[in-house]
Amino acid sequence: PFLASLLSHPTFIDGTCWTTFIDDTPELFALVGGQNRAQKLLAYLGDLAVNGSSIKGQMGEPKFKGEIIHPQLYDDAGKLIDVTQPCTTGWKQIIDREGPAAFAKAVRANKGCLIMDTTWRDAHQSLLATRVRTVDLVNIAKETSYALSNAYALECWGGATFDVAMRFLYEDPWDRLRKIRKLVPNIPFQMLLRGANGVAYSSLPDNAIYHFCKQAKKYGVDIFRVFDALNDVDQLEVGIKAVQAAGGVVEATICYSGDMLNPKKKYNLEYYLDLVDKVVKLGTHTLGIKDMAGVLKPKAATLLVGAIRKRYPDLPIHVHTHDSAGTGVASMVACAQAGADAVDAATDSMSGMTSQPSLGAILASLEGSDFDPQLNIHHIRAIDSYWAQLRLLYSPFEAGLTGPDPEVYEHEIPGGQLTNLIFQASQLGLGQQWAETKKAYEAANDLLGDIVKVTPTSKVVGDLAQFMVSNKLTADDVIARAGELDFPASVLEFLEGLMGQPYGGFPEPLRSRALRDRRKLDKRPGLSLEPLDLAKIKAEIKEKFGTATECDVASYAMYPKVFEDYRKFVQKYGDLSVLPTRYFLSRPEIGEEFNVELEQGKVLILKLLAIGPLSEQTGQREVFYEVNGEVRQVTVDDKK
Ligand code: BTN
Ligand code: 3PY
Ligand code: ZN
Repeated sequence: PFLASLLSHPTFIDGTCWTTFIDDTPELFALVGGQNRAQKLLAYLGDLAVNGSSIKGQMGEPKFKGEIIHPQLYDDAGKLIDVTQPCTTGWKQIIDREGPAAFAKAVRANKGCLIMDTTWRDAHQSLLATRVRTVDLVNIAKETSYALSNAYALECWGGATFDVAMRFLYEDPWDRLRKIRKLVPNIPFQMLLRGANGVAYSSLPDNAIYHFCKQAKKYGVDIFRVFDALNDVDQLEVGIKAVQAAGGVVEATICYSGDMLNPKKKYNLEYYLDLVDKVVKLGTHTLGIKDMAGVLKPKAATLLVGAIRKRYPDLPIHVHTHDSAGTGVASMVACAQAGADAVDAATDSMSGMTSQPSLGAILASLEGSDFDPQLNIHHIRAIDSYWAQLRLLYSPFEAGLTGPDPEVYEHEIPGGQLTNLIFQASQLGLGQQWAETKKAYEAANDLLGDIVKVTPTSKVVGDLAQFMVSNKLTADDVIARAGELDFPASVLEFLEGLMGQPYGGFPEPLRSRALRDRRKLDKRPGLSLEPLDLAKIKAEIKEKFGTATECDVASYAMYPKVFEDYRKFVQKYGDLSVLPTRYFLSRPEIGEEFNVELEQGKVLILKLLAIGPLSEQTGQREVFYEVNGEVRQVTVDDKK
């Protein structure tokens, strides 16, 4: 069967890249034993039918369980566009044909302000705890290739998606990348890279970052937004060099924090311009400005973008924000007017609040101006009708946000984290608890020296804030008792220097007191880490699970335990990424029929027939499913 599946695989047939083909095509192995796959799938469906969803963070059932209606796109002459094949024109052609530098030049030469759509990454990371699955991106991918054919990029990978895919969705993030790449060959793909941390939460050996970027480029990432959570240039440099070596477009990024217009605040225009000088020296194709908390007000945006534009007339500027305070559209319009080449937006029904500002609102605001992004508004709306349904399908992961939070200018909590903290507080009854948490976050940030806050340093501040609330500690208490308090691990790691060096140094005497006899790093952590033995890792994965690709090695390097748990899960239940989300999150009604396409042309028609009684002896139940007309049963432990 292995040979048969090899010989019939499309990539094998068309003869492309066959030298590493077996190595890079894990699905070959999944094709072995199709019967077995159906039984594994039933094990998952049976468990779900008896015990309910085990997906972490899920509250209740999807609000939408119907058939998802697919949008239709029409051309200017009113003719239906055939989306059976993806669109092939877009900005990616320039990257592929002429390389990153030519792309940067073309972007600068473009008259309007381009849009990067974040719907496939940051929007759902910020609103739905990163839970959107591959199948739901795949199902709208070809339409998107047309609707956003003139977009600067689709942000679709990196950040938290990597970890969450494996940990909570039981999916391979590389599989996602390969699948969407095939369906969207024309729009550049952008990923978020946490500098020397890769897509993990702390520094890794440099060779792991280089290896990761090489695979990411190879399997479909074009533009790498590289940031460091402390704007530590030594940490940034690792990511920048790794992307350069991989041949990707480097978008070195500065994180915006505080309020540039307030003379009493720590980070001012000189600070940012100095940072820009440094990353330009390292060699970047474009500049990212990352306003992770959504605190870049329009006037500050005008000043910052204007000043960088003046100093670097040829450098493309790309701005990212969150709409937490409700000012996102105004700020992105200000950026466009001040000389930004691209700004970030999310499809309307996945926009606003802790997500990116609304694409439709930005288009309307720029319509008819010199900065018009030149996207087809009818197509954009058609795509949004898909996402409106998806938002309801993923309703179990909503945090219950109800409106903008203007207090973000005080607490500066990044978008994704704000959603998480509101959700946690809402489980405790919101009210007092939430107000206290916000105040404590502000106090914790001050204690730590008013640091730049984004993954992973935002977690440090959040952990310290919760520690203060639950132990009823004031800022003075924390300093006075630092020598005896049992601080959260993330706080100690930060103080030790494992996340890099903060601007202005570490807070004293807090650092020395809290660290006690732990070491104090004053150089980037990667310098004291041994390189990973990647060949050995590959051999070990192969030994444990039978197959190992370079992508597996990269996943393991970022998240060894999460990767192993994911592979064990797949051994037990198979690859669930093909299961429609409605049936991944909740059980069907008795008698409800649905299809699962295991691979092209191989469809299972499934129907839940019955859930049997609880056996007193075994604590188990039989679940009966009809599979392609035959009755099958699976025995499930009743965990309730
Ligand atoms: C995580 O899984 O990332 C941590 C737990 C997050 C729970 C989240 S927060 C918003 C959302 N709504 C839910 O019901 N669960 C999640
Ligand atoms: C991440 O690192 O995941 C982020 O989205 C930071 O903003
Ligand atoms: Zn963001």
